[in-house]
Amino acid sequence: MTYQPTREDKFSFGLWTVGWQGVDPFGVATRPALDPVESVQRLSELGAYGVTFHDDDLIPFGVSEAERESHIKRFRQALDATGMVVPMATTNLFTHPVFKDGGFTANDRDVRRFALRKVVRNIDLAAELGAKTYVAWGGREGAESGGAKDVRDALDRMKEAFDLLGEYVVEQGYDLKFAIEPKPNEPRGDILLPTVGHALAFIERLERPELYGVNPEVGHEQMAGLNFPHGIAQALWAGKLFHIDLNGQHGTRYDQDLRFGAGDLRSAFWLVDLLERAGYAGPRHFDFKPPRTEDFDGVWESAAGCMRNYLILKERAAAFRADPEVQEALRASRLDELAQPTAADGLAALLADKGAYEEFDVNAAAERGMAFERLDQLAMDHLLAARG
Ligand SMILES: [Mn+2]
Repeated sequence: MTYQPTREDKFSFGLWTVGWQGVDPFGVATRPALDPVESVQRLSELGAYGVTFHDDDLIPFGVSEAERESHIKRFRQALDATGMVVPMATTNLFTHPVFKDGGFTANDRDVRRFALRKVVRNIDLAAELGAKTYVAWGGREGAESGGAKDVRDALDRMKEAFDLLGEYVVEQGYDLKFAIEPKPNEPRGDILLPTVGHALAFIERLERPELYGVNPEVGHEQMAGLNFPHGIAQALWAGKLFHIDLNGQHGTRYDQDLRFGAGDLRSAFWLVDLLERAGYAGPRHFDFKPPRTEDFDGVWESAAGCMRNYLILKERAAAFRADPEVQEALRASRLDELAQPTAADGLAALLADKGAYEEFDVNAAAERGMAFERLDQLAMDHLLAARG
């Protein structure tokens, strides 16, 4: 296997990922700015099929209309020259000091109105460039102290914002859906809609819930101590996995944004196994940061590593599923039984079934081993390429 990515793999990258200059809370940039045109060219050469952007990644905040047009024109030319697509776009509602208390949920109403207009303007560009998904990450929607934010009011404002944006997209006739990206904290002390579960529950309160799904990020769920593949499985189950941010994270610490496959490798294996088995058809989008130790050679190495690791894990997961001993172990662990309804015979039959309760041999059932350890070791052997 060469693990050489092709367009069919649908790998995409944010301009802000390879373009990250290494600014962190303790240090200034370690790399110069990267021209978005060069990012499009290099990512295309590496085998990606798409790029994504925040408005401000492409068009510096506050430039004139003429300058804005020239940035868009150059970007469009790079897309045309390479055949790269823009599957998704998003808005920066976090860098400029005006958003220090949030965009959709800032206490300052003027800021909220400005934020909505900034999103609408970039939605027009996203639609123009053919994006099908519009991501909303509310990194500044939160608080550091209890009295600073009435969370119920803030959620009303959050709902109002998404309902207005949904109304706008429908009015314009855009083929565009929203994907909400949860994160528990950082940059705010606590962020609203902190996990996939919170976001899924929020979506059902919106006026047009069908327009909204989630964009879960590996590291964000793991920062909350959660099992990422389980969160993704629930999003898939709800028909709400509209987009995904792949990267790597070591447990509950700051948002590491390591390349995909770094961090929790076993979780990455089960994630790829899930996405591929579920037939997830969306982009495999990488939202990572090449560490600030790297020069540009390291940046491209890191980007290539994200795709290579996905393809390696895809091959390992397929080998796991194809192994006859694994299939036997899955049956021994009764996964086929879990897929069967518990009471297809109906409630009355269940209540009349003495074998289900009165005559059920509880002790015999309690004694049966589940054989999960054998199954998990087979997975480990495949992941480590110690089998097939
Ligand atoms: Mn992150």
